[in-house]
Amino acid sequence: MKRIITYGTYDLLHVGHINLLRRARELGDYLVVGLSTDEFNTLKHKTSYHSYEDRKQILESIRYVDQVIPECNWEQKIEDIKKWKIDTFVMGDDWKGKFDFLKEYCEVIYLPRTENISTTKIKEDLAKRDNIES
Ligand code: C2G
Repeated sequence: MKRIITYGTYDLLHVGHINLLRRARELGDYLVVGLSTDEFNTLKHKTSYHSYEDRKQILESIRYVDQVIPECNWEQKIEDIKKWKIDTFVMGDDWKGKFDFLKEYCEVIYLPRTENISTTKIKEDLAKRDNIES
């Protein structure tokens, strides 16, 4: 039973998120997602549209996701890996190298990001559309 973990905000869910979750899940048998809390998002200088509870419910409905845990800070990953008996840590390659310190605890894999989509792009495109229509 190979156990995978990944972390993120997962706001305004899009195919980039789904591609990451699917590929992460396909690396093993069980996928845990550390979902950034609203408070941690503030630390990441992010404000999500959906609340943590809504983002959690949305993630739990995805076939690739087996368990969602709160991501409250930058420091919890080693503890999470031990607590949830994780074999592999996965992130999109915008994070390449940033989590190599986890290699003494589990496998670390960075996957190519999906091009031309992001939560920021969605917000910007919608704002542009509003301007044109107003
Ligand atoms: N992602 C992707 N392709 C995109 C957009 C996002 O592969 N076009 C991946 C990111 O690389 C990340 C995951 O989807 O692995 C979630 O993205 P975000 O919700 O933006 O997560 P982020 O803010 O990067 O938080 O401790 C780690 C942080 O919580 C990561």
